Amino acid sequence: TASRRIGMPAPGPDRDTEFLKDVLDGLGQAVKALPAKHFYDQRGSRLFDRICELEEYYPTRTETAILARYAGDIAGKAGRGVTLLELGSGSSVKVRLLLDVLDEPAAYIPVDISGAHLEASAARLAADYPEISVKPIHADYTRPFPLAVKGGAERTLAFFPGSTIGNFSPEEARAFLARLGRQLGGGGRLLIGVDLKKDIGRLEAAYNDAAGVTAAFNLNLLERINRELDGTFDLAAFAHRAFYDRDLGRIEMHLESLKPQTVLVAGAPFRFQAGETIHTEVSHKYTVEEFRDLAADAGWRADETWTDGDHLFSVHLLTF
Ligand code: AVJ
Repeated sequence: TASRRIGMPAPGPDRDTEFLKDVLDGLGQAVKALPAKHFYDQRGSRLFDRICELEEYYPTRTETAILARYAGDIAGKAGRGVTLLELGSGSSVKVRLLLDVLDEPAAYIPVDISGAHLEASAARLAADYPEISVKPIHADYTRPFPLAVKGGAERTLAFFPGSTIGNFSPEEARAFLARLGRQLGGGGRLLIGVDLKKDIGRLEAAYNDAAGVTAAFNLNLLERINRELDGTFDLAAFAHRAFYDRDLGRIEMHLESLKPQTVLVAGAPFRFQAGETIHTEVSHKYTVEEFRDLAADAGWRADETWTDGDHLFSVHLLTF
């Protein structure tokens, strides 16, 4: 029967005040910026799922194909009875490719910042995999969170798909990977998806889809501020912007003020000039070599790297 237990208590109480603090701090800076993790309220998580199905957004489909093709190899290297820990599990779609082939996995621990989305996805997964113990943790994995895995580091496989690592700067990514390694312990493994550097046209199209889903995802951050923090953003007075910076090797997403305006958040005024932007996301791209070097600097050895035929996306298996 399904063993469906709640893992650790959610670090809930600080959640709303953290969003408020991040917004007041971020809009108060000379160059306005907001942390990308706040995209993922329930509506944002749904919009992100729609992004993943867009024709222009190649990462999800390509990574899924790589995982499907090499799942057997991955399972062979992971061994028997592993606990699978997924960081930023969202809708828990890709992990099924692994759960289908892993040799008697001991447990699946999805970690996600979006509580409602996490619970719904975990319940669906537990129903479909009755023999696997599903133990969701509602947490922000960019901060230390309590984790107790049975069987030791060698029996733990962390899974960080989607090139979410690209939301960190290279320095932050290195620090994050080093901390994750220490949290898992020596011998712990990480299966991580990393978007590759490629033609600018292809990259920019992925973040400027014709149907406007990415724009809605970006603008939802302002709607969320209006809803949850008593904000007065006029959504028609801001526009989605996304472009690739070749020198920095990253996509940047912004929300551009289309006119001079003042917006209130929780009673505090923020002044915008026409053309001024709020920087909402970075999405770093790497070559296979660049990422392996970064991981090595953080104490991880690359055991294997898989890519697709068009060299759009990479999946690395690392050992700490
Ligand atoms: C979830 C961070 C990997 O950077 O491609 C997609 C988020 N933003 N479209 C990405 C995103 C706009 C996505 N990550």
